[in-house]
Amino acid sequence: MLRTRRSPSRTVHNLDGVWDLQVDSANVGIEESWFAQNLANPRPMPVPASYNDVTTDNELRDHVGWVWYQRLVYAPRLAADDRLFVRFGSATHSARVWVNDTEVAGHVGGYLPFEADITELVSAGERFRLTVAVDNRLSWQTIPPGFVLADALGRDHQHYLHDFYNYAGLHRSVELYTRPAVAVTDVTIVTTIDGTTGVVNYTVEAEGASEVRVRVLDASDDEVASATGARGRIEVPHAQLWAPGDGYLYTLEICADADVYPQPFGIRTVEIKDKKFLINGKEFYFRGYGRHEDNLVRGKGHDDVMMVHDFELMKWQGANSFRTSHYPYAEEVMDFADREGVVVIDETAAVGLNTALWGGGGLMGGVGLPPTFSPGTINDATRDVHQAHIRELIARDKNHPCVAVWSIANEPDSGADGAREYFAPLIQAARDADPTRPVGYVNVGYATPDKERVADLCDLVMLNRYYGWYSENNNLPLAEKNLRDEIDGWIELVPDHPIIFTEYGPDTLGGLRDFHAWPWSEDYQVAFFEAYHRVFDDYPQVVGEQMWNFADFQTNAGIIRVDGNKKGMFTRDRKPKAAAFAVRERWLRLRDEQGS
Ligand code: GCB
Repeated sequence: MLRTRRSPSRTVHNLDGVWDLQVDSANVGIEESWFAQNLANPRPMPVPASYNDVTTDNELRDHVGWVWYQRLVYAPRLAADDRLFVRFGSATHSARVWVNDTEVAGHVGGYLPFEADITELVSAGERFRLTVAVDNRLSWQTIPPGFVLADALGRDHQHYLHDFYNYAGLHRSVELYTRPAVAVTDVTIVTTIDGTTGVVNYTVEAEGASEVRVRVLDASDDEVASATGARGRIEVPHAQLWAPGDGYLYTLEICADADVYPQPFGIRTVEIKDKKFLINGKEFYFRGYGRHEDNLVRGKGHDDVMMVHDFELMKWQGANSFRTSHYPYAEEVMDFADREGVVVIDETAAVGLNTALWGGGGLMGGVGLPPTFSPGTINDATRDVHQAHIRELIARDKNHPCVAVWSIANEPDSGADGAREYFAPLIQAARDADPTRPVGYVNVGYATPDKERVADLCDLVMLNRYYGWYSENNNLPLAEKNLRDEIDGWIELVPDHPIIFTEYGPDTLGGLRDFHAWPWSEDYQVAFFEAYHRVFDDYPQVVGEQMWNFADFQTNAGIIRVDGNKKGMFTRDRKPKAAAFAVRERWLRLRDEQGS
C-alpha cells in the first residue's frame, strides 16, 4: 500500500491529537451500535499512542477486547473528481471503522496500514463522526498468536507467546487524504547497478490512466532521467548509490493523467554470494540491535522525537543496522532508515509460533499447551493469515532501500513436526512477492542444527542465542565453548548460508556494578558481549551481530521480568549502560575497518 504523500494533486490532513475513548468493558459496543452516537462516557486519549499506560486506570490497562475511539472531523473541499480516503498507519490488533453510521473499513493485524474511500459518505465543509473500534485480542489464528482464558473469577486474560507487553490502540497517525479518481495506486521499483550507471526498473499501477510519465529526480530535485509508460527501465548515468551510512535518495515522480505521486527510492543492490552478504557488491557486516517500538507512557505510539533520538544513539554507537523485532515498524521509521542509510532486517509480526517455548516450564507464565502445529493451535487458517500478512508487509515496504532481508518469523518451533510444511509455502510467498531480497526466519535457541527443519529453505541463518544467560548462567567460558560448537553445527548443516546473530545478551540492571561481574550487573553485560564478539571474530561465516536489545522495554508480568525486559544497552529512558560504551569502541573500530 502506498504511503500518503503530498503533491500538486494530493492533500494530506493529519487527524492526530486528543480523541475520545471509551472502554467497552462488556464488549457489547458493536451490538449496541456505539458508532451511531457520541460515546456516552468518553475520556481523553492521545493519538498516536498505546492507550494502556496513559491513564492510571487498571480497567483500561488490562482490558481484553474492544475500546472505542471517536472524534469529529471536517470533510475537506475536493477538487472535481477527487476521492477522499481515511487512512490508519495501524490499529492494534484489529479494527472496524465507521463514518457516521456507515461501516467503511475493517482490518486484522496490528502493525500495517489500511484505508477506506469515504468520498460518498461525507459532505465537503461539514463535520462527520469518525468512530474506530479497536480490539486487542489475539487468537491462534492471529499474527502474532495468543489465546484468551477466563480465570476462576470469570475474568478474561489475554495470554500470548511473546516477551513484550501487548500494547494496543491507534499507534500511528490517522490521516485523511485526497487524490484524483484516476491515480497511481501502486509502484514497484527495483534497481541494479551497471558500472557507474544506476538501472531503475519500475512498474506503476494506475487503472484507467491514459498516460503514465515518470521522472527521476536527484536529491537536489533536479531531473536526471525520464520515461513514459506504466513500466520501463531507466538508466541514471553516474548514479549516486544508496549505501550503508549514506542514505542517498532519488525520487521517482510519477504522473498518471492528473495525478502526481513522488516515490523516494535508492539505487542499490543486496545479495548473498559466496556466503557473504553484499550491498552494492561490497561485503556488509551487520552491527546493531533487535529493537522494539517501546517508550515510557506512549507505549508503542510512534513519536518522531523518540525516533530521531534513537537513531542518534545508534549512530553514536557505530551501529549500521537493526531488525524490526518483532513486527513491522511505523512507516516513518522506515522512511527515516532510508534517509539515514541504516540497513533493516524487516520482520513480520509472526512472533510466538512456539508452544514448546511458551507453554511448558512456567517461567514465562506457561499454562501447558498442545504442540505448536496442530488443528487447535497454529493451523492452515493461521498460515493463510500469516501469508496475507507477509504479502501486506512486502507491499508496504518493497521500495525501501533500507530493507535488506525479510524475516518471516521470530523463534518459531522450527524443529517441530509440521514446521517445514507450515513454512515452505510462506517462504515461497515472500520470494514471489519480492524476488530481489534474501528471505529467512529467526531461529530459537533450542532448535539447534540437529533438530532444525526449515533453515535449508532460507537464504541465511539468523540466530538468537543466550548461552551465558538462560543456560550456562555465570559461566561465560562454557557459554563460549557451546556457542562455538553450535556455530560449527550450522556451518555443517547449511554450508552456503551466512550467519547473523540477531539476538544475544543478558538482562542488566542499569546502575548495578560488580567487581565479580555477576549476572544482572553492567559488568556481566560487558563480559558477555566480549565473549560473544571473540567468537564472532573467529568465524568468517558470521556476517552480523545484532545484540538484544537496543533499550529496556516493557513486557507482560512474570517472575523473570522486573518492570520489563532489561537486556537493553540503554535503559528504557535511553541512558547508556556500561556496555554501550564498550560496544561503541568495537563498532567504531569495525566501522573504520569495514568502511560502512
Ligand atoms: C528471545 C525473544 C525476545 C525476548 C528475548 C529475551 O529469544 O526473541 O523477544 O525478549 O529472547 O530477552 O528473552
